[in-house]
Amino acid sequence: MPSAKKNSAENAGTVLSTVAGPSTGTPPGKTPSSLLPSDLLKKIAGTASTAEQMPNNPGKPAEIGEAAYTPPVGAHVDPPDPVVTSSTITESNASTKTGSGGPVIGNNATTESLDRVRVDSGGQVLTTNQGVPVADNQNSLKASLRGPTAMEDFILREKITHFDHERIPERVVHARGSAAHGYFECYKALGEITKAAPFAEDGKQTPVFVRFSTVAGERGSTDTARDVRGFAVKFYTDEGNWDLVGNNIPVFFIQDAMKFPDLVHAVKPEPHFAMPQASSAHDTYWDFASLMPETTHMLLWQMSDRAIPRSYRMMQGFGVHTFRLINAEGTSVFCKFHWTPTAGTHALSWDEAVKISGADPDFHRRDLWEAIEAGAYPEWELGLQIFSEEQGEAFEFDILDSTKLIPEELVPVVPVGRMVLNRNPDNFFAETEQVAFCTAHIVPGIDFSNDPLLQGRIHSYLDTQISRLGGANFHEIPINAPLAQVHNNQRDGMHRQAIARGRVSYEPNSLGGGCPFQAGKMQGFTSHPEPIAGDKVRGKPEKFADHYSQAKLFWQSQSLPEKQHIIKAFRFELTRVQTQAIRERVVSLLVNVDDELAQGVADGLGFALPPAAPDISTLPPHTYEPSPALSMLSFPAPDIKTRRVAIIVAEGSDGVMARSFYSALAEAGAVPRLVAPMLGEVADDKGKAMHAEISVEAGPAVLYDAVIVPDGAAAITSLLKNGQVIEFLKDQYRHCKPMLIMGAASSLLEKAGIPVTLPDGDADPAIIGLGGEDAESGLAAFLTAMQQHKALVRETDPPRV
Ligand code: HDE
Repeated sequence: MPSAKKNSAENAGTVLSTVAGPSTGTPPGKTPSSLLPSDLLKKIAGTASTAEQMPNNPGKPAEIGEAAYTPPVGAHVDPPDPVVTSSTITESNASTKTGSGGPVIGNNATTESLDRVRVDSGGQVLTTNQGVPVADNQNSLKASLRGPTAMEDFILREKITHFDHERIPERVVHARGSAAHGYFECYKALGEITKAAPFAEDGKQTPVFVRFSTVAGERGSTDTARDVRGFAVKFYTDEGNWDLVGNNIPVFFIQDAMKFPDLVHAVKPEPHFAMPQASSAHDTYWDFASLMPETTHMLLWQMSDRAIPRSYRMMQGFGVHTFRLINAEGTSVFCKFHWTPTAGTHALSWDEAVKISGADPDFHRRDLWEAIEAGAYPEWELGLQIFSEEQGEAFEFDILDSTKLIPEELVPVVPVGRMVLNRNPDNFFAETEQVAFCTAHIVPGIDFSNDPLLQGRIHSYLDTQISRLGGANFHEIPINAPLAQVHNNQRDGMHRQAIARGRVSYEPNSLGGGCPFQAGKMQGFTSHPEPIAGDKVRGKPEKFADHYSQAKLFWQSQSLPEKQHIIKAFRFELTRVQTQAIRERVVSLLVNVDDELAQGVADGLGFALPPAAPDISTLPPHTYEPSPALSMLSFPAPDIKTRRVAIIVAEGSDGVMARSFYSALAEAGAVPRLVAPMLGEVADDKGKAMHAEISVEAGPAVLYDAVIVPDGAAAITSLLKNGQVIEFLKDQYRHCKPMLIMGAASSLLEKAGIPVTLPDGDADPAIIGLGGEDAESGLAAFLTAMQQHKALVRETDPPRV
């Protein structure tokens, strides 16, 4: 028999109950009794002692006055036993569903790698969402073979109901996009300027997920619309997620978030008839833009070749706004972010972009996917423009104005790391569609500037995800969950995934040992304590009113062909506008930029130059030296990797030649394709079989960067009769692409009416082979021409062919 004392049931009722207890006498948990569960005793005793260690809230004085600049680490104590902070002592009863029975203290498993949610059904039977194996996935349940379907067919109802709810609202802007996983690698630790985790150590790698997008088009719209491209990078840092949500153009249309809904309403399809799709070439857009002179700089970028990139892999990215970087001492500098592709910057021509929209509306999506699958991982270098507050003050433009850039001549771009995209997503919806970027996602070491556009964005992105992703728990969707642990007292809401252990969901608390406790200034995020004084006001500072100096800078920094493309783009867009007053208003903005530009556009539209739009700036305009970095030609490609080359063959083509070109291109990292009038075997001039990979019809000229037609008299005789082949060559020529035309193939050029000399009579540098070169020297010259991407010297307006 145990002793009476040991068997004491004193206060057992309090231990076994969840309300009230004695205020004096032995604390309930101190009563040893084999009658009571020992964990319950430990929990009660431990709770009492944990709470006693916090007689008051010691953090309170630190909330006041000067002390608030240095938030302390939150008060917390270690409970004497893990059971103290549990929800239930029965947590130690293990099951395959509830888990091991040994809680992992301090862990939030919703943040672990994507392996925890990846599903593979190889070798598995089909089940319902409740895991019930489905015997028949072909037929609904009917009362007899010809009878009505039974209401009780829960399998049919579950399947159809899920299907009915498969779509979520698309992004209100940037609906059309494609994404990939990869990593960012910091070259050297940047501790002197920022404590941000991705820059903490030499060579440190941080996982990233990057989504590229167009802005105006709907989710199913074409990739090659004339538009700004989104360039959004989510860094999964070990101090939480940092989203750098940028564009491929370093400036923006407007200066204040207040105007964003107006801009987007103007550019989206017009509301009465929902046209045009994915295009700014319509009245409402140009009506708005021409009434907002601050758009002028951006309009030039938007009408430039930047807005029709050859590939997502071949465009720059910019954070656009000025941000702050903060080091461990709390010192702040300003910063602009630049991504520069190692593949060089290249563009389509407008005629090409329009034709690609029909031939392959997924052109950019396919290009990104294929390059990554092929191991040609897209890569960008990250560069920073760092400047002090004093420097920023002295610039002739306002660093808080997103319609202005900082010329590299003023502040150089310093390379600090590289980003490599090396993994395609497993599932477009789960990852690319559900990823939620947000400018408010920053980490210690990075902070906002007061750019009024950025400030508005900080609100918008969080807000939009709530309606798009169905509630406040979108951060728990696997692609959005940080790798850093998440611990806070936020609870509940739609689709909650985390199962919080314990009864504490508030702070301060003593029952949970004060946990989770605030990190304090050294470890936690603190905003830069920028002094602010002034009237509360709606308005803009004076330097914001200079709308033209930087538009001039951009114009003057373009090469001749780039300038011509800008004029043509304005001409195209404004021709599609119906209201003459709007056209004139746009040109009146351009008069403030450059006479040749304004005159060129006015001539193209058939009206006389209007007077300049009023220049509202009270400050003298600033004259910049041209900045070469603003021309796309400043970033040439180092090689021809991933470029697509059509080798057009038919019965009787010179097989040795075709095969040698094919393998040489593949070796150089390009993607050759045997293109023939139809699929199937094509016998070469020696009767040896070649296998066509795609037909001219399914793979027209615009899908390739260059073309080769090998020699072979019989083949050329038949190709001469094929209008699609002639069209193919015309488009390759019109789009300034390199052409290697061997031997008899030159007659195809004649038939297509393709001139072999430039307008000034010089030989066309990118039509190769006509001088009777052999295969080897012809190929060498062709590869050099391909590296230039296009022979823009060939261009005329209108095109000769
Ligand atoms: Fe965005 N923008 N934006 N934006 N933005 C969105 O967020 C917004 C702006 C950018 O691939 C939305 O998730 C406001 C500038 C990208 O998922 C929305 C303002 C820049 C993406 C939103 C701007 C961007 C978005 C729509 C003016 C370049 C796609 C869906 C104050 C620096 C991210 C969503 C992705 C997406 C609001 C201006 C870039 C509505 C209010 C400037 C790359 O929240």
